[in-house]
Amino acid sequence: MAGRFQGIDFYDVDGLLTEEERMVRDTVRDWVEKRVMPIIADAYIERRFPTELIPEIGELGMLGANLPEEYGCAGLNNVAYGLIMQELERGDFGIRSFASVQGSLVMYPIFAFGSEEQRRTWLPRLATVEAVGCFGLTEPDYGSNPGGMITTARRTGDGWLLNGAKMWITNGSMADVAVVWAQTGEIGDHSTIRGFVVPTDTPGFSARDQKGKMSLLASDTSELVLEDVALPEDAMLPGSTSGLKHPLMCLTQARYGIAWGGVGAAMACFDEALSYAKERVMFGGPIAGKQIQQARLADMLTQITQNQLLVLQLGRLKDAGTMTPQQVSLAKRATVDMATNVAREARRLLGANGILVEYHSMRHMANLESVYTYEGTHDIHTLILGQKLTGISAF
Ligand code: TGC
Ligand code: FAD
Repeated sequence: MAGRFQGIDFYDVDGLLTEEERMVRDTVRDWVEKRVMPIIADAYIERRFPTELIPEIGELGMLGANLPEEYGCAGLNNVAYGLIMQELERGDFGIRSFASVQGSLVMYPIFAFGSEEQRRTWLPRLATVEAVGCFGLTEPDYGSNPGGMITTARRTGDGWLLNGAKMWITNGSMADVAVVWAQTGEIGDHSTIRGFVVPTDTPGFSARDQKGKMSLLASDTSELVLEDVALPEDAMLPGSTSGLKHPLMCLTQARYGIAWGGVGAAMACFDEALSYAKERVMFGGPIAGKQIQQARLADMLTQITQNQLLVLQLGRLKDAGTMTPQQVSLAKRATVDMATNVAREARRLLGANGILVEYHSMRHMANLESVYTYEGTHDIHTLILGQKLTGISAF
């Protein structure tokens, strides 16, 4: 049974969900209400990921939940997985990012491109969070264009030697294992990029916390440094043979979850704005009775409802196996932009209280600035759609 938060559902999207999907959503919603909401403001101010929640995240089966049960995962469909991301993000982007990275960017590549031994070694441990993972693609000078990466993996007599640096890596400092993408051939040749499973206690691997963030404060963001990291032959993901396409496939999985997450954040901000508007009295009546605030709430409702339907249909396409990366780009771009607008309007509706951490809208608003940039910036998704429409690459 869901807790205090019931969630805006103006078009009866609930009626489009199966009983199992609703049950998964309610379980996570309830957990977020009971376990995340009471501590998230403090964690944010303390600039720490709430690691005390990690065991429960594993016990609830939220990680890699759309991967098969034979590897210790929940084997849910993609709509249920999306609903998990929506509800986690309603709590905080840091919690959703933790789960997103672990499931879509670490477990998915091991599942999709790993050997059977790599799958059996890592997936059950990652699903229960006995091990935490991170994903290293971005480099200091190669963000939107990861194909230019200069981190190298060179063959040695019996394995590989990795050198380079990865920047802005979520879960980087707390990870036990990193999926690192490196160039095995000529710099700039997209076809020779490969994925490696790197235990973070391998000599030469280090992680440095990214200082000075003003967004995603309840999340671990780090730089990874690889200095002569020697790995055995079987550290490479043997199926990662299509170069840049394979890390981009991982991004499609993560962007799918982010699209749902944007809806969750917007729902949280709307919920806060609506109850505040009903309670806050100014000029002799609740501000909910003022036309400007009603217009604000009506706009939020409209945008959220459109995006709830958008992500649900995206999930149905993914479950049918017909979803395209460009459809995911459209959804990531749309929901994150929508949520940014909703969070900002909610914060404004709250007046001065809106800048306090005990209210949630400003935290979501600040977090959304990261989400606008990561997993393909808003601009990059614009260009992906432009290319799809016109056939002309404008990168
Ligand atoms: P391009 O030539 O377009 O593509 C190479 C091959 O890959 C295929 N492809 C995709 N496949 C699956 N999913 C996608 N999203 C795909 N995008 C492209 C493509 O069809 C092609 O296949 P083939 O068979 O023809 O070889 O590659 P490009 O070098 O021109 O790059 C295109 C571009 C700019 C769109 C791409 O580099 C890009 O998406 N850049 C953005 C980088 C990015 O998003 N980085 C994210 C890092 S991870 C992160 O931020 C984690 S945040 C934490 C969290 O998730 O919570
Ligand atoms: P740049 O690529 O330098 O872009 C700068 C600006 O130029 C942007 O406005 C961009 O839209 C614009 N731009 C770029 N190219 C074009 C173009 N062709 N035309 C027009 N405009 C363009 N990466 C990982 O690998 N793993 C992670 O776990 C991870 N987690 C992250 C967590 C956080 C909190 C953040 C902020 C980032 C994370 N990233 C991660 C990195 C993220 O994916 C990159 O920041 C993102 O891809 C953008 O790269 P950049 O920051 O280098 O920006």
